[in-house]
Amino acid sequence: DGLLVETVHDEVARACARYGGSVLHRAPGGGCTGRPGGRPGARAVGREGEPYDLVLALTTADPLPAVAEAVRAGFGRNRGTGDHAAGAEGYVIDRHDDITVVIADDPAGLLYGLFHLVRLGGRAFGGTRRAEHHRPATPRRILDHWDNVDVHPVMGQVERGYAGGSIFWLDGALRDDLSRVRAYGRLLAACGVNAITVNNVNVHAGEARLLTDRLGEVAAIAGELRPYGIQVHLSVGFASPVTLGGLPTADPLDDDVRKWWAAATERVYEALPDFGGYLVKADSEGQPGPFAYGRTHADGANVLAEALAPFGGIVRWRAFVYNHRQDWRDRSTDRARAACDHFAPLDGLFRDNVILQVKHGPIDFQTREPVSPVIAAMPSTRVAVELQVTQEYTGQQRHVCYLAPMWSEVLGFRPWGPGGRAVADVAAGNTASDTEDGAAGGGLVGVSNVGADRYWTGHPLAQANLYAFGRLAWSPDLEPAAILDEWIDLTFAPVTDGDPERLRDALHAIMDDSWRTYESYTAPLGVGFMVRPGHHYGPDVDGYEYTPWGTYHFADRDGVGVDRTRATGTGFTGQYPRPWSEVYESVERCPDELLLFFHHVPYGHVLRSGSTVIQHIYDSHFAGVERVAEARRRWDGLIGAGVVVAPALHTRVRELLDEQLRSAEEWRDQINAYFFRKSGVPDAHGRRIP
Ligand code: GCW
Repeated sequence: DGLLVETVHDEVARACARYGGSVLHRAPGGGCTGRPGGRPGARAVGREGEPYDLVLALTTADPLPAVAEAVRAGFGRNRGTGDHAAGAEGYVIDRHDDITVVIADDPAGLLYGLFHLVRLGGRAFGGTRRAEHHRPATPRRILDHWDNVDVHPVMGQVERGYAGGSIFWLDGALRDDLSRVRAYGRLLAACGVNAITVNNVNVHAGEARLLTDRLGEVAAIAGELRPYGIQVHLSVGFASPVTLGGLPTADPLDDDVRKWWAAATERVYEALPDFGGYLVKADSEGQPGPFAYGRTHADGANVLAEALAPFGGIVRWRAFVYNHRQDWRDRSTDRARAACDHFAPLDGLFRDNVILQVKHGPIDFQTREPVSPVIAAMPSTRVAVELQVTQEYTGQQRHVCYLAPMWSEVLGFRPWGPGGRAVADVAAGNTASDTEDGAAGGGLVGVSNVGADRYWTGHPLAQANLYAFGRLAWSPDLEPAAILDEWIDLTFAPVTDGDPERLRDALHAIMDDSWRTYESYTAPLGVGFMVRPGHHYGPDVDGYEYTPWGTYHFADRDGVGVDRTRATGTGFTGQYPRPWSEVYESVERCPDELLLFFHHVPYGHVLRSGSTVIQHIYDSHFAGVERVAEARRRWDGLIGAGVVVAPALHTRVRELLDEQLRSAEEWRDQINAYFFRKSGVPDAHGRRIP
């Protein structure tokens, strides 16, 4: 905790040094007031007696500076309850007697309040402000890294990583210089993320040892992140008692296995008293799990949870369990059903410190999927929602694809219909009323898109996804365009000359709808997976069609789409509560953008939009490419408009937009040609289809 206060001091000193405006005094009870130093060792900025305009204070400070006390009292009065707690990680920001005041009950809150000031910039110090209270929607705002210690022969250093190597490991060893990790902690704290998992959920032999003899590497990473309030978690292999402990079994009900997990976990907490917990991918895509011993996933998760419980740690257990060796000829098996079929019967059987981590869609991070029915099916289980910040299926950080609009739709979706709770409520553990029972939330988790690249994310504009993930985890109601504004201000001001409003307009034009643009030139109407197998970049309509992966579109000469209805299909629609079970079941009521996810329809089927399926495919693919060309024009146009972005950054974006346009044309031509050849239906506008 003291460490976080130090961080706040350092950050304020840094800002003061940069702008030369404020003064700083480290208060003995924690926090900073504006009166210049006097205390030996205090790194005060400013001249004795100079008026100050900023106070950051912990409410526990004694004495609390008078102005902070006034803000605290006023806040309590306004709440009408006399309760003046800012709450865990929360803060109150106010401007009182021309002084900007941030108060928080804990150092983390002070840190987040400070970053709020940074977002406000000069606006924090002008005019009058109404007191604002900010608290995170959920205490769990986590980024999972899919970083490998050893370079994996197929997946490389970072699985599905599109931003260079790992910031932690290089060629099988922890990097000597971890300063980038420290900077990463600062970046994450600035957007509200408070935990990371350091290694890939696919735990290979080298990574498994992070739990035991290579624990020191995890501790070193944690040491860099701790000053920014970032907790560290570890992905562990379910078979660790066998592979690391030499036991004959990893059966979760075996006594020796239990003891092994307890002892291993105790050692982890000796090295890392603030360790967050374990993340487990079990019985999934070849990872070991409890099925091998005839046990359930509740048995599996609980043995780890029991080991972590004495230390306050949690297990995040992934619900991404399906048969990846299915026979494509078997039309009754539906991968979309798998997670619910496996996990819903286990509701209520998990220990309190187990969080079930559910991908937001039922299949696998496609550009468009419905919300996973698991999120609504487990009222007595803590559920975390997993988003993919790394752009595996959304352009691999070569295409601009601002994902906040998608996430915002997911988080705002109400599985029980209007008036019911939203996905964000489930993740936060908000119940519909104070009297209703419900599990505590599991939080929001993102798969990180960060790597050793100089811009962190490969595509410089992909940074906005990292930022938006943190901001939405903190506050799911934020508008994607408003988040983008924050990111633009924070990111571009220091590296741009010229009219900032022109830059802002151009970036909004390029990014606001980029997810829908990406959707329009790739797989249509929610059908998904028309990508090159393996690396998943670029189009390959039938690439997965006759494979064991369970990701089919069933296009033939008459129609396309997956029949997931109860009436004639796999019955997946029945996994949703009403009204969605009815809406998705009905070909007339199903939203257009998900039609082919739920229904197999003829090419001439008329959408709710009035267009036919086949004409929609042609139109959206032509239009999508046009929008990418327009985005490229907007970026180039900045130079003519006198907006000078740092040259290397400008060039990087420019080159990537070239690639995006090339790739979008390839998508357009392949998808259009494929469906033209299958259906024989010509484009109503007579455009060229190769
Ligand atoms: O989307 C798929 C990816 C795998 C990944 C898996 C998962 C880490 O293609 O690379 O493995 O999901 O989420 O476990």
